[in-house]
Amino acid sequence: MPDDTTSNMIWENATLLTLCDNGAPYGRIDDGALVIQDGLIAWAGPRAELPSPFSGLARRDCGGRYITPGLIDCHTHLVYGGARIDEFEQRLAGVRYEDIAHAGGGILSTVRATRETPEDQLYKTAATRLKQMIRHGVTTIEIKSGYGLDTESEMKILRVARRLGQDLPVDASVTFLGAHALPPEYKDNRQGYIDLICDEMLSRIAEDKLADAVDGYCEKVGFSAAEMDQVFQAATRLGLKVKLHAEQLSNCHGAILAARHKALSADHLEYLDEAGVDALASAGMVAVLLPGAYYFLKETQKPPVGLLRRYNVPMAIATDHNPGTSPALSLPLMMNMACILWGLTPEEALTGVTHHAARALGMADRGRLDPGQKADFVLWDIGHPAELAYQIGGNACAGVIKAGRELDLGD
Ligand code: DI6
Ligand code: FE
Repeated sequence: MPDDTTSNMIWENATLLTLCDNGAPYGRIDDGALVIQDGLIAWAGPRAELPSPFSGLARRDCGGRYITPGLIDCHTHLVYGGARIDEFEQRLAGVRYEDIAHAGGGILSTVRATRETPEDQLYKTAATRLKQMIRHGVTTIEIKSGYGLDTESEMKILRVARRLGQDLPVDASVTFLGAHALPPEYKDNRQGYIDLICDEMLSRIAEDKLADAVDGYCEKVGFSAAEMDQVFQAATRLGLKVKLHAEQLSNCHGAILAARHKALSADHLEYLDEAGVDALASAGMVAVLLPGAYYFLKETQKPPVGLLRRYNVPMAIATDHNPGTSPALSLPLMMNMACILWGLTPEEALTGVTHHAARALGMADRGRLDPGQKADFVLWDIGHPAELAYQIGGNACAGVIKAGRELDLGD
């Protein structure tokens, strides 16, 4: 999306939720004005205090709406073939997620479908899902691979993820997740698959610049901390950042391993203990919490939100969109779930899908309405900041502005 002067504008008659440290909850500014120049935020403050050099700019009346930073979905598995509705029915009938996986279903059923689906078709189905997310206020998204599990298929997914960020009005941070599950051809040779990831996949992906980070599923049904340590050493040698699915279904001490590698984030964290929280805090990492998977799996173990607060570990919230455990497309609904299911405050939830989500992706140029940050922001038809986390479904998004330019969200 080219930045140009036509987007230079004063967006006024709005309540700004800046998420900056200005002493007000949400960094709130009533009767505010947001000045955009060349795709960046030039100024944010009370309309009555607008600096005179900006007074000649064109103006846009926001009709008293609320403005937040653009939403950032920092954890998705958006690109995949096939569907898992049949498994949904099995699980409703009482079959456990792990048992479906051990019987060759679960992730591996989506792997079979993704390997067979042509690249353009993967793009089309993912683009349809992404357009719905944009209509809910998303301006930046993280997209993982992980349903290919062989070099060519993983690179196919990563190319689709890159293309989504180029073709659609959203920035895509792309993550390689080859260590998502053991592919059938390596079921008796775990080390062989780890070697394939470390010696072939990662170098091909780095050479083609297809990924910004490397992730792994550290879980009994996934990979051990020792196996992920090998993958993270190889990723670091290639200059790639790391993040980790950790402590989702049990405590495999993935968070401590991730902290040893100064990962950007550890994600899920339902079974995280105090030693793990301390490790995240010491490493300056973000805890990415995924209420959609917790809800969809009917999990009962909650992530240690009180400990994360006590250790000042920033919490981000994401959809974890994937066909098996979180077919979610609305970040505001995830905000609601994080509050209702785990006791986050509405302000923590909004910070979790903006400023903290940006940090989970290593991005310092977005996530607040702060001068110098990207002019990615959303207009909301709400009457109170907490309403963003209050609604169950529905869509209060009244406009999405990406790099200063308002998007056509269609009908
Ligand atoms: N954790 C999850 O919940 C998903 N992947 C992961 O690492 C499950 C993905 C799937 O079931 O397709
Ligand atoms: Fe995930």
